[in-house]
Amino acid sequence: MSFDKKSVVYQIYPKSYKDTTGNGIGDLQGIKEKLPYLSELGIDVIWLNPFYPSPQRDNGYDISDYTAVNPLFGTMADFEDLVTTAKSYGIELMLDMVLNHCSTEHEWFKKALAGDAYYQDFFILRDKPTDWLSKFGGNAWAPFGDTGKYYLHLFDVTQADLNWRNPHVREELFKVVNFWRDKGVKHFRFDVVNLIGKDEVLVDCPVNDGKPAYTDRPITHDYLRMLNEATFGQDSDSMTVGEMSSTTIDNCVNYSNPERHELSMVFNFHHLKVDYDNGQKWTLKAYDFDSLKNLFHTWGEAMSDNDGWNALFWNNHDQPRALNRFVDVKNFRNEGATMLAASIHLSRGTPYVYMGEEIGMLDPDFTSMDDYVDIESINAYRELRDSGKTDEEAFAIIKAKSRDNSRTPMQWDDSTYAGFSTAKPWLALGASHKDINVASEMSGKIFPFYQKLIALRKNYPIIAEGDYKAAYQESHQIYAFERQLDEQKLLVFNNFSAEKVELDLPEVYTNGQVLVSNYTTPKITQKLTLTPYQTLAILIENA
Ligand code: TEU
Repeated sequence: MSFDKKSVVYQIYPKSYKDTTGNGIGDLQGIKEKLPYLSELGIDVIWLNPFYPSPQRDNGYDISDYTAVNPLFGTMADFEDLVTTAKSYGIELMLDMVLNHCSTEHEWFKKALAGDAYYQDFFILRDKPTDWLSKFGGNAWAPFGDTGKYYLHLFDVTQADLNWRNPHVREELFKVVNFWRDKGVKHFRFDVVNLIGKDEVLVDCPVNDGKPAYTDRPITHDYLRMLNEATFGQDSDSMTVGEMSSTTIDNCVNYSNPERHELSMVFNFHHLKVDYDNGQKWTLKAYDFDSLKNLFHTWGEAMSDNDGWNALFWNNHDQPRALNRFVDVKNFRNEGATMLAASIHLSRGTPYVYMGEEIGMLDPDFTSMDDYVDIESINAYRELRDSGKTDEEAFAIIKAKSRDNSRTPMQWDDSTYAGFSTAKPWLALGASHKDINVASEMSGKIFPFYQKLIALRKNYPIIAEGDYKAAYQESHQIYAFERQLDEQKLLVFNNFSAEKVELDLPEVYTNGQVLVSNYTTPKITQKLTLTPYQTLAILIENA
């Protein structure tokens, strides 16, 4: 048996979902309170971003204790209660495992720093740094106390990379996963897991900030097999997803092909870099539709042909809202949000919904750097200023690209703090909460459409299981693909433009039925016109 391909995952950033204690920070009890809402949406699994003890330099991705609950979010009893209550709604949890690095406040690092050789071998220490850059700015190595050595930190200086070559490290990390399995958790998301395998000899790499020297190293596949065998592989229906930073298709096929016993599926980010100028995040550029479409096609087909499996997503806690990036939201918010949803929910892979996406939440309209909390954004602003940009130029870039765009509190209603909290939230609310909130959107256009898509995946095996083939590849406006399962075929059109698009339907589809449309259902004829941001999916039973 393997994981359930009909499942849809909903991602919650615990800090921003629902505060029940009145301290402006979301908590586990708050998530429990919203289970009826999630059940109504129809999702199967909740992925929770880290809620473990942490100095919160990187909002919980800097873990100081892997097997406890940060009092900010509640207690272990709250967590156990959440698991049990979720189960009564048919919902299971997916936990975030940050096993590439730990906080420098973790006792392993503290003992290492105090001179304990056993724990020093938990980290990646060298006499001389390489030229690799940290993903949060600056060199990726920092002095290890006054030993004259340096430790590797691919992320913040307080996130020390763990030495997976050391079997004791692997053993400790496998224990962590099993600790949570013992609490009834079967599903896991592994943070930047394609970076865990470092070579024995680390060398300078002037290309791409050093990424090729530590990304997708062959030994990573071995570590994943060990992890699988020692932990989640023992639960036949466990669902695991690896976050793959700057990865390749070949590696992702291998990470997710069931015969290799590594992971169930992968996140890759290539489609979310199509608005990067020259591959650089901290730039402003309109997105390139052809690149987006080609990436979806190349990945969709390669994974389908080679039995790999993609996690499908537009949003997460590291990305500005997709609606602001890919849609003319002023004029077509409803149409764009539903089209984006259909373009992944009808595709091959497991769809992920990031909190607020199902009500069409937008980036906040922050007006000053004081509104930002994210360490990456703050560092980037400083670097942009240092590189000669004016305040205004630097701010405009942060505003478009900051990770805080998606981390603002969930908008439940139009009250002062959007029904998120009774106190001022830890991160400012989006100004849009007066109009865009759960209370009003549940009877709007977007939420019901998500409900429909999630239900369709359960009722139509072709959506959950069918093959994927590119269609209308030459179009500069439409992203179209064809799914096939036995005699059935499903053709899905997604108009990414704010213009009407005319197209010719293949003969065989003229007898098809409309399975999904985000506008009133059109009559199927050989000549079709798609309206702006229209999604149209046509099913034929006997191809
Ligand atoms: O992110 C990994 C990662 O490389 C990015 O998504 C990164 O945040 C982005 O490229 C910056 O531009 C994961 C987590 O999702 C992220 O929140 C953590 O900060 C990071 O790992 C470190 O644990």
